[in-house]
Amino acid sequence: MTAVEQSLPEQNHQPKTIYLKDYQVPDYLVKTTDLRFEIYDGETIVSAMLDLYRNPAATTAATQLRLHGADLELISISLDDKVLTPADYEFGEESLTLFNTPETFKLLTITKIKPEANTSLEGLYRSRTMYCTQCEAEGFRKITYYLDRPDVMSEFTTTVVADKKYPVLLSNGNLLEQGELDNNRHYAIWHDPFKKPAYLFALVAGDLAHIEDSFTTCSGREVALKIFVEPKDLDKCDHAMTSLKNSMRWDEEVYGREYDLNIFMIVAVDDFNMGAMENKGLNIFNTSCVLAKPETTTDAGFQRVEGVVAHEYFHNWSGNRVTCRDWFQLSLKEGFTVYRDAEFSADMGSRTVKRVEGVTLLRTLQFAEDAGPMAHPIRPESYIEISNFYTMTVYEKGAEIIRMLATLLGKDNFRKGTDLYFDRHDGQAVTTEDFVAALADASGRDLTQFKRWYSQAGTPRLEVTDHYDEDAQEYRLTFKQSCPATPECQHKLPFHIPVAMGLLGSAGDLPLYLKDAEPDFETSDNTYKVLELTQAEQSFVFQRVQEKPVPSLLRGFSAPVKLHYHYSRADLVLLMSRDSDGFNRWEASQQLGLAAIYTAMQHYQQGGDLSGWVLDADLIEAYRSVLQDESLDQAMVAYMLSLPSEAYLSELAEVVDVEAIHYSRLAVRKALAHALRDEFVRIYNAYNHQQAYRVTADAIASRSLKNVALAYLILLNDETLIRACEQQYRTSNNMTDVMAALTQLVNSESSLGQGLAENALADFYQRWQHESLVVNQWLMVQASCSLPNTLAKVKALLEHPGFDGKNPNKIRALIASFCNSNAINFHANAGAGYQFLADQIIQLNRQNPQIASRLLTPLTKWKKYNSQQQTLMKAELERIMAEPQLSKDVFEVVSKSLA
Ligand code: 0A1
Ligand code: ZN
Repeated sequence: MTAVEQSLPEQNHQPKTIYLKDYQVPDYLVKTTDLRFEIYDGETIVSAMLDLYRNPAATTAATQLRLHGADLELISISLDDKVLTPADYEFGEESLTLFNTPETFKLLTITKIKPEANTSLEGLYRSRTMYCTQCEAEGFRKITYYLDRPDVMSEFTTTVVADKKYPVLLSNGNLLEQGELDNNRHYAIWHDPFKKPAYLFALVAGDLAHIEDSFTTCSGREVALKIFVEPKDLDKCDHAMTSLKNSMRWDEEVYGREYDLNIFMIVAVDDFNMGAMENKGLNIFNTSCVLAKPETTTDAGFQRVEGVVAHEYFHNWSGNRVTCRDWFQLSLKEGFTVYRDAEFSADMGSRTVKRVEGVTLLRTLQFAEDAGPMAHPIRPESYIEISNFYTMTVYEKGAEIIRMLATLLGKDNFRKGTDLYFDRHDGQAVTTEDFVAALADASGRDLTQFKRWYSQAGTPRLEVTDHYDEDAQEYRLTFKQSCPATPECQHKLPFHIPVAMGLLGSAGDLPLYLKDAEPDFETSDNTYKVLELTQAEQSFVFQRVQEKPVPSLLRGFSAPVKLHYHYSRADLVLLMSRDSDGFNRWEASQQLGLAAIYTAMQHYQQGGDLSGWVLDADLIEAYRSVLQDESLDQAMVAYMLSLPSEAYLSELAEVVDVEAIHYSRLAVRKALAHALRDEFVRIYNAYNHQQAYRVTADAIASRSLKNVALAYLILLNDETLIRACEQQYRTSNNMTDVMAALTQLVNSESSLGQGLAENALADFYQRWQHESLVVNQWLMVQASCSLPNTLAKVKALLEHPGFDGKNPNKIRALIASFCNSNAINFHANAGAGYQFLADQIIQLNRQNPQIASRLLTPLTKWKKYNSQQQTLMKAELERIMAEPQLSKDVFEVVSKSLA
């Protein structure tokens, strides 16, 4: 008997794997869907009238209909007015099959559900004072019996009936009617004229306040915009509203996409598994992604609100008007929409900064996923639980694939392609193949090989070598690509990779004359080219190169690959100071930082002492010149001065040496702080003046640079500087500066810092205890503290009134922060951190399977650690596996991690 079979005593079978190759069109389709919700305390009655017809595209003339349904109590079911008896149907696991179904019929089901008892936060549930829904991916089946699959699109009319203590009753589309009923009840009827799959359905009932604005579309239609929140949060909606209007205008200008209903609503909900949801006309948001004001929200929080509002709004076209045929196609809407929101944010702020942030996320979290047991292509071939596939790969790598298409096609052809895609498939549920076909047809490009990005997982490796022939004045670049094996595929075929590049001479960019290039490929002062790799090995020769150049490769990170080229320190210093590509200037700073940390690591691993570690003078000068470079955006200076993160260092390592990484990185930071103390003090003082808070790119950049300087200065353990930090905590008018100071105090190794941190933490909670999102930041800063004894503090915080084990945001702030962002503590104490995490997962497995499954990520990486850590991590995975009644979500991740 395998471990898997043993571990499921209360399940009579192993969860089933669903395969893309088994896709079949639905036997029936639903023309219209009429829903009526009668909400009472403790239970809700749902009546669903479906107008069904046999799918003309079905292969066989089906005479039965299998509907999805989960956790429903069936009260009655009638087909064309005939009440059905148990002989007419059969219950299965999450299904109800009707026998002898005719060509067309009307089906009325009445079911009872219990939103108050729904802790999974899928379907209809209660969050604090309101009722709300989350139907993606398969939550609608927890509301009523239905064909809960994205290729069944129907026109919805929804009646919501509730007590008047819930004055706001919302659903998708336009409001048709509302009125009063007996017994202090009232109703609202909503109609959505656009066909949609059930995953886009939404309903909200609550005592909500709202702000209101309007938007005039490019064709002159007036759209009402409303953001609904709990009354206490009404002062935190303005930034989301501005972001929404900016998004609406941007989608018209950049993609020609106009909004289509006469109202667009957002509702903020405190208990939410993900960031937000793009339900047609009624987006539902985690409060953390919509509420913002300077006193309570950091700059990163403001930017997240802008990005998520845009993301959900953009789904109205990339996801809703054109949706996915099946869940294997998830990246069709998510990759494309992430690319769209990233470009929007780049246009709203600094393009280079946005790219640096996006690539940082990709190279730490997505590359790690692509190298682990859950690796999958952006279009997976199979899954057990689709909720497990809302991943960094589907979202972030998916967006990189779209970015590469945009690079290969060029701006105009890419726009022609997306226009064709939206025109051709409006109102349809389609595949990633359809998307690529539209781009290929509109541009005339052959994208056959490019499609391998959709089916092959893993991060390709690009080895680059070069040769300069001084006599011939020719420079040859040779690229070798390969890709490591991943669970679904051992041997990969070469990818089609766009490599944006330039060549640097001592005075900056050189003109590029590519040998054998198409005539139109070459222009007279061309310093930027996109080379297209299609083979395992490929060379490019540049002519008229008068000095040995330094190549600037993969500009703007033009492909999601790992690039290897042997740069000398002098090369990197040149790129860092002279490259015309801002992204590659930053990249060079990171390479320099990596090399400095590796040197310290080597010393540490050989038993050396890192106290008083010093850096080479030329390296320090290179960093000093960044600090003094007036031409650079301050946000870029801040990023260039920030060393590669522990997470990135871990991703790059064959075997992660947690302590060596942590202490070496810290030693290099301390060395920089000592060497550049005066510059950091100058910067800190220059930007540390109280101004009215503004959320512009410039203001954010100044705060970010000042706080990077502060983070270095605090490492000097100097009383004056520590007190300055405490003063920043006490006197700042915005949460960015307050949080930056609090984080430094909490992590300060000095006893003075620790004492001040204790007072500040107590003061902070006292002040903000009624602002749940602020309390989350307070939990997070403590959970991420790299000093010893943090696990004990985290455990104590589980019992604190500011924590709530049912709220996903609190779980993320405390438990996930500790396990994901605090490696030195998570991996310490002979597996105590692993055991802590497994205990939490076991507890959450039944309560909220999606959250339980997401928490597993750090344990899935067990193969990357030393043998003692491996044994301990694996033992915890096995302990989870042995639990009775494992959810499909947790089962899939644990079993794949142990395979
Ligand atoms: N589609 C939403 C996010 C989302 C994803 C999955 C969910 O449940 C499994 C819920 C919401 C987005 O991309 O914004
Ligand atoms: Zn999305």
